[in-house]
Amino acid sequence: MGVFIPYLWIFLFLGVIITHAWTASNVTYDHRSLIIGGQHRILISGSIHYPRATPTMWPDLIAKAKAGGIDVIQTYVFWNVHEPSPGEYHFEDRLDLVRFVKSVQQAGLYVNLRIGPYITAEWNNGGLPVWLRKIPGMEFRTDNQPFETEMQTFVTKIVQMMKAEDLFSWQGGPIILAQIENEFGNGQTAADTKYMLWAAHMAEEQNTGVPWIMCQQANAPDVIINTCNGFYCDWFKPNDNTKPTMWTENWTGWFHNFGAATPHRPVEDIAFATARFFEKGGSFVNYYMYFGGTNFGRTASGPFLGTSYDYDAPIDEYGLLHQPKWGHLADLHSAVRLCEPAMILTDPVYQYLGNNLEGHVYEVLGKQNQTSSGLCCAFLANFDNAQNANVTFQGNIFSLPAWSVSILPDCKHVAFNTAKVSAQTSVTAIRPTSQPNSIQNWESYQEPVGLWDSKTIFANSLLEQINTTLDTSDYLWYTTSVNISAEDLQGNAQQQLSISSTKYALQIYINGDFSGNHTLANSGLSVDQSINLIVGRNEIALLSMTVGLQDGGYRYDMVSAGLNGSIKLKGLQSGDRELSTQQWIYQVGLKGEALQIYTQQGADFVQWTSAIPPPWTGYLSWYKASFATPSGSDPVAIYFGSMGKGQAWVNGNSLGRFWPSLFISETDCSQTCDYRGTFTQSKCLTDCGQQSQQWYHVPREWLQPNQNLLVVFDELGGDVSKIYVATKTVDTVCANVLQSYPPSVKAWSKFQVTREKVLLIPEAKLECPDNQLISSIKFASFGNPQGSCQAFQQGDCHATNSMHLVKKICIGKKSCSIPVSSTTFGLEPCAGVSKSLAVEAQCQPFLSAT
Ligand SMILES: *[C@@H]1O[C@H](CO)[C@@H](O)[C@H](O)[C@H]1NC(C)=O
Ligand SMILES: *[C@@H]1O[C@H](CO)[C@@H](O)[C@H](O)[C@H]1NC(C)=O
Ligand SMILES: *[C@@H]1O[C@H](CO)[C@@H](O)[C@H](O)[C@H]1NC(C)=O
Ligand SMILES: *[C@@H]1O[C@H](CO)[C@@H](O)[C@H](O)[C@H]1NC(C)=O
Ligand SMILES: *[C@@H]1O[C@H](CO)[C@@H](O)[C@H](O)[C@H]1NC(C)=O
Ligand SMILES: *[C@@H]1O[C@H](CO)[C@@H](O)[C@H](O)[C@H]1NC(C)=O
Ligand SMILES: *[C@@H]1O[C@H](CO)[C@@H](O)[C@H](O)[C@H]1NC(C)=O
Ligand SMILES: CC(=O)N[C@H]1CO[C@H](CO)[C@@H](O)[C@@H]1O
Repeated sequence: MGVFIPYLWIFLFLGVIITHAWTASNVTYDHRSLIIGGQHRILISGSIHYPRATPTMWPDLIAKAKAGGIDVIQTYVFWNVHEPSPGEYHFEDRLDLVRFVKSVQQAGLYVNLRIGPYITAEWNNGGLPVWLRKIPGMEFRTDNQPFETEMQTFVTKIVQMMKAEDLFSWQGGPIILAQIENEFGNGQTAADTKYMLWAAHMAEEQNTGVPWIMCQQANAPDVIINTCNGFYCDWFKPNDNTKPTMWTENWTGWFHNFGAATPHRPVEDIAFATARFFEKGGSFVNYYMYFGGTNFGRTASGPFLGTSYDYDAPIDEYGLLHQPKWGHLADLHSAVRLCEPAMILTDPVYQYLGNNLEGHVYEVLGKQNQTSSGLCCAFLANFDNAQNANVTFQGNIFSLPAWSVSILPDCKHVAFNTAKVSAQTSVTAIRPTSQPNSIQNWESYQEPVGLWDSKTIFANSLLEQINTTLDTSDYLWYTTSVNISAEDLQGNAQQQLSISSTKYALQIYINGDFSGNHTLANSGLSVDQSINLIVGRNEIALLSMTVGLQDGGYRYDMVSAGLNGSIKLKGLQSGDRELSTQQWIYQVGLKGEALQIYTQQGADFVQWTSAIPPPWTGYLSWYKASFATPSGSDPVAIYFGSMGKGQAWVNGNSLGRFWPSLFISETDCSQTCDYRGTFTQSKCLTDCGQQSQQWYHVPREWLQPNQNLLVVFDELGGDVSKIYVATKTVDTVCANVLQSYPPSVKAWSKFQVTREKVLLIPEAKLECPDNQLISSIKFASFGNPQGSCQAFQQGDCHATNSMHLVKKICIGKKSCSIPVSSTTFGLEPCAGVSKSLAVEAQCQPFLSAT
């Protein structure tokens, strides 16, 4: 049907990519896509959140995104860390938004700035400053003057900051798209709708010169593009035909909680969802997250959100490629790229191909566009979750595995199928540094129980915790005293403290001695604790803890934490005694926090003792030590698996909260993870029965060569002598490629040029990270090998020279590719059998001669 189109358009198109960032372009849109400088664009975006990495990591992450076929970097703006108290702004270090946007610009990519400023994002308090709660009459995210005033002030500040630095596209900058609010939905009242319309109008009045989006906002007004968030969005259409179809959050995985199993999303399913979206007319997709990173400090939301925000993303928490996820999506993006010229000119035409089988064809006909006539790209989908199928399309037969999409950039040849992963698998290892006792001179300091200075608060009631601490600390001491007579303690009754509602964790001390610890769920559960009282005055000190604040929910400004309801002393001869209405004295935070004893200067403010305390007796302990930075450039991790619950700092920088003493339930994981069928975040869980997060990322930017100060605060005891410093690296790479797989897109494009059939051979490609070379081949078999990476086994069909040949091609190289065909091996090990090539190789640091 279509006229064969020469390769020229591919090059024309590359020209567009190369020049965009350096020219000022207006951004508009129509039904088909965003239009940048007059050019319709199919755009692939990836989320990287600047505070979840460090500034020196940014360029590398962005470069890896670019190499993975990403056009746009999407980030939220994190109001609560930029403005920790009213009018006090921070834009330095990890908060340097301008530097981040410029890093993206330098890489030649675009930016989608999701200003919010409400953002969810598994970020503490959903990104809204906690001090907003103290403004009289404040109600979050509804028609409320105090909220709207503060929101507008912050949005305006960010927009002005971007304009002042010429960062919007029409100024020659990279920002092509902005977002107001986040997943607001319909709200519950007319006042909520009024707020949404106000937010849209306020955004429009900012005159950013780029389009605004609202995600999950079906009733967004005309001036705003409503977009989709979810695991799948192919069903989605914007609320008006003048708006393009855009997907702002295609979840690549899921976040993890302390005590919960680790989620994974199979790459075959993400690729399927993305391909389905483009198949049905989508023009912009964003991977949430492309790099998840780390919730440093106390930025994780709660309760109990983990410190790692790895998200099972294509780039892992440490900045290493997560393979095959990164590579398979990169292959998908190359295939979509080949289709872009057709996709921007026309809508897809649906074609029935059978039960649970369909195609969508973007074909440019002469009457539509004479110059581009003949451009044709097809997406063929099998959305059955079990049955593979063969389909006939335009006279050719194509095999479609269940739950997969094939992309045919010329409507004739398959360049990519979402279920056929030829990208390599990488296995990472975390290894202790070569010096086994790399951490030296542990010293400890005991945090006082109860009140520790005069800045206390008195009340004859139980205070709500978030309003009292304003989240300057996770910790709030509730202290009071009771007088007990000898008669009260007569008899055999065990005295008990009975608290009707506590959130989220609690430690109970009577007369300075530890009585018990409790970890509670969100809902505010009751606690009954046996205690020992003495005759006379008894000091009761209750340490209530938040573990991250909720990041959303309807009117979540009303959510409370801490102790509430009644606190009864039970088991006294004189009867139960209600304590909640007597005088309580409050202390916000820990003494060690207030003195910042985790910093070099602050550490001198207290007396450390060199003896490590005996096994835990309920004391709240600070520990400090020093360590040397591991050599090389691999990312650094610290093992805290021997510890209880607390926080840790390196050279004054908080690594986040740790809680490895919390075990993950035994039952949530499944043995297998079938990519076929609708994915949910509970489908492919791992790590059941294990401890919660044991390794914590220490960005190299925070380290000096020697004498790095490590400070650990632990509420639940733990063994600091088992803490160690490690590095994370890729040590094994594997490939397993079927002879029948589509060729690499690179080979496919060459085929377009030369039309030589020989180039349509798929390749097994292996690549070690920078500064590493392939040092050995552990397994190689061309035939019908079984199993997966690190567990390959030879089948009954095997080319005997497989190992010899792969070694010859790959050893000593940073990367190699082996065509998967009998021709490569010079022999046909078993005619008529469908064959594959499986290889496992070892990467090792390249030792330069010194
Ligand atoms: C953007 O559009 C405005 C208003 O139409 C126009 O004045 C300006 O020249 C355009 N800028 C670019 C870079 O095309
Ligand atoms: C026809 O296609 C070319 C590129 O292939 C494009 O530049 C031009 O704007 C298109 N014309 C119409 C009317 O869409
Ligand atoms: C598709 O066709 C191939 C080749 O004829 C055949 O081997 C295979 O079994 C078919 N698959 C299905 C699902 O029908
Ligand atoms: C306990 O007794 C002392 C002295 O007898 C008194 O000053 C104090 O107010 C009493 N405290 C309470 C909570 O009743
Ligand atoms: C109290 O702390 C101990 C020691 O870490 C731990 O084993 C136990 O599970 C904790 N109990 C609760 C209820 O959190
Ligand atoms: C926090 O304080 C504000 C203002 O003082 C008050 O309106 C609000 O109800 C308090 N929130 C909670 C959860 O107690
Ligand atoms: C405390 O509990 C009572 C009911 O027991 C509830 O009405 C109130 O809202 C709670 N207060 C806070 C601050 O959570
Ligand atoms: C918009 C959208 O697709 N939302 C879905 C995202 O995924 C969650 C969890 O599977 C669903 O509950 C949402 O409906």
